[in-house]
Amino acid sequence: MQGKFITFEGPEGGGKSTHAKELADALRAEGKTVLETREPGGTRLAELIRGLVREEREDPPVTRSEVLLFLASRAQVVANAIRPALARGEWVVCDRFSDSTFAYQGYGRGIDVALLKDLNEFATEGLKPDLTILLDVPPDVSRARLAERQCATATSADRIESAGELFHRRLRDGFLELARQEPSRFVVIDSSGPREEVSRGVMKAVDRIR
Ligand code: T5A
Repeated sequence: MQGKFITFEGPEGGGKSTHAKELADALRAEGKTVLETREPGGTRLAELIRGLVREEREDPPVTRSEVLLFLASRAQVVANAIRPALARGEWVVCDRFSDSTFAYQGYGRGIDVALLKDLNEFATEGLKPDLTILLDVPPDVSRARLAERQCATATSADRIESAGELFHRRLRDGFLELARQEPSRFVVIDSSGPREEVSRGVMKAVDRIR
């Protein structure tokens, strides 16, 4: 039996990593085998690409390279980790996937979303999540959470996090537009509320695909 594929999406600081981990743990507690992965990343080569796209550098990737690097990372994790796990009947929980490319490089950076969808189809060989949980937060909440974390961990914003206010507004609106276009795949959860409430929303969303 084919496994189930769940992705978490949304702006930075929405709680994707927190809630993806919590969901994976809850599914394991039910006795399911779960692959917990992330994008960019999830295999050794894809993790190297993650470093390339996120770090501040003298020669940052131009937007077209950025797209191709994210897609190269995705092709690796799909072929070498996600598809094999699904074929074994496992559950896969992925922190970001294709919708991040449509939102960040499409709505955010202005690349044609239809073109990105075609390129993404090539990279993933048409793999789509069974469920996408969009953790929606307004830019001010996102900024406050990231600032708190940077303060607590003595780190600074990465190359993409430091993009301007307008970029972050466009990408949030982009995510919401993607959700409107595919209501049967997306569940949108307001992630600015208490963590327990968001967790309950996530478990309820997962019930849709059991
Ligand atoms: N990218 C990625 C693209 O541009 N195109 C692509 O195709 C892809 C795949 C990835 C970067 O790459 C870009 C997007 C990103 O800029 P990343 O580190 O994976 O980099 O960035 P994020 O996915 O945004 O990770 P973050 O860690 O910044 O955000 P999360 O995972 O949404 O948030 P999380 O869980 O780490 O939580 C942030 C803080 O908020 C608290 C947590 O404790 C933590 O301190 N928190 C809550 N606080 C209150 N209430 C809640 N409900 C909370 N949930 C979490």
